[in-house]
Parts: sequence; C-alpha cells; structure tokens
Amino acid sequence: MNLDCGGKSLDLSRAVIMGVLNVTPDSFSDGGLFLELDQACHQAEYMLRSGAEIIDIGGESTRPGAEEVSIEEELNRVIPVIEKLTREFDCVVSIDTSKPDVMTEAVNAGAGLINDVCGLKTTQSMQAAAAAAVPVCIMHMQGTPRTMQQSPVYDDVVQEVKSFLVDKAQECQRNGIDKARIIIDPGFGFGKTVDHNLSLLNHLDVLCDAGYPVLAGLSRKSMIGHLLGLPVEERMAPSIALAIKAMQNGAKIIRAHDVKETHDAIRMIEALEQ
Ligand code: 9MG
Repeated sequence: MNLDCGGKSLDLSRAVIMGVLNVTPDSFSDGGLFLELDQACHQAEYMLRSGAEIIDIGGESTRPGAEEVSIEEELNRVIPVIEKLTREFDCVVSIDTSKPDVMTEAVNAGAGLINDVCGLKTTQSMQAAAAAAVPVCIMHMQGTPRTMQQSPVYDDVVQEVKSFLVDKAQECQRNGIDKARIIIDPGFGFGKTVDHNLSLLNHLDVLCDAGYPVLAGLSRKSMIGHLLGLPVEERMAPSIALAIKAMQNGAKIIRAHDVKETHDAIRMIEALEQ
C-alpha cells in the first residue's frame, strides 16, 4: 500500500520510521536540543541517513503540563525548518500540530503529512486538513494534554479507541478527506494508564483490522519509566522492544527518537522473518 504525501510516495508494505524532530524549548525527552535551525536540520539529516522516511516536526510540546504556544511562535519555530528540509532533502516532512493555521502554512511550506494529536477535533482543523490534500494522522486522546493523565477510565480501551478512530475517519471522509489519506493512531500515553497502553499494544491488530494504516508512538514514553524505572535518557532499548512489538502487531509507521537503532532492529527482525 502506498501513501501519497504531496507528491512523495511512501511504501507501507513494510513498517517505516517517522523520526521525531522537536523544535521546542520544553520538549519532554530532548529538552529543546534542536531549537536552532542548523542543528535541527543536521539532526533531520542524521535521521534520514539512518533510515527515517518521515521527519515529524513539532513546535509545541504535547507533554502533560507543557506551556501553550501562540500560532505566531509555533509558525516561527516550524516553517523555516520545513522549508530548509524540503529544499535540501528528498523526504516526507510531517507537521505535528493541532492548529489549523499551522497545518495550512506548513503544507504550503512543503509538509506532506499532518499529524494531529487532537484528532482533528475542531471544525477548523478538519477543514484545514481537508483543504491541505495531504495524508492526516488522527490520534486518540482522552482529555487534553493538560488533564489527560488524571485517572483515565475506559470500560474496554481497545474497543473504545477503535470506535473513536473509525468514527473520526468516517467524519474525515464526509468532510472530503479521501480514505487513502487517513492514518490512525491509538495515542499511547495520551490519557491512558500503563495497563491501557499494554492492552492497546497487545491488541494493535484489532485497530489494524479497521483498514487504515496504524501509526505507533511509543518511543521514550513514561510507560517505560513506570514499568522499568528508567529515566527518559535511558529508554532507548525498551523503546526499540516496543517498536518491534508494534510492528509485529501490524503498525506501519513507527514514531521514534532513536532512528538508527530502531531502524536496524526492525530491519533485522524483518530479515529473520523472511
Ligand atoms: C506528537 N506525538 C507525540 N507522541 C505521539 C504519538 O504517540 N503519536 C503521534 N501521532 N504523535 C505523537
């Protein structure tokens, strides 16, 4: 299955890696390391050389309790990076935002995918994504980034997340977003306890059965800290283990910070399974 990202095609017959590039001063796991334009582009280049096929650029942290950022500030952070990356590299750039104006400007600047952790919650974001005519990743979140980890509750997390995503995908199609442009994502860590995350990961095939490519973002997430007691800077190996599990359960896009290591591990598993 191919995903047409504004002229660049992604082959999703096997799992591809989306490298994380945060251009925020407060991002939870890399602390705004890549704030400067040149540094950001060097990091992106390293991720592309290491096997990333998508670079996901975020100008506002989604970590619980993070400061909100104005549209202007978010645009100032992401647009120069998108322009430089799309000028210099042959890659798919994804814009991690929930703001309709940022979606529009980012796609005008060359972004080929919209990644909205709020799942196109507002009419304006739905309209902006429809007009942008690039693929959209709709993610499930219970609550808001500020409140999401305050006792999330589900009767059946897998079925509830699946039905939210299927309903949302249908709403997207009613609003003019082609089915072939929709990616779904259970939103690991977004309004979920460790048990909820484990159920979703172990039953990811149930989400895949909905008929949309599934994106999994597990890299460096706090569930690793809860399960293994490791700080963020020591979560690479468990993140890779989770990425492999997600791939084996059907995920087609793996969102990762440690691209080279994740890519090598995934390709090795594929080689073993061939
Ligand atoms: C921006 N961001 C942080 N975590 C994420 C996840 O799990 N999925 C997606 N789509 N985006 C994420």
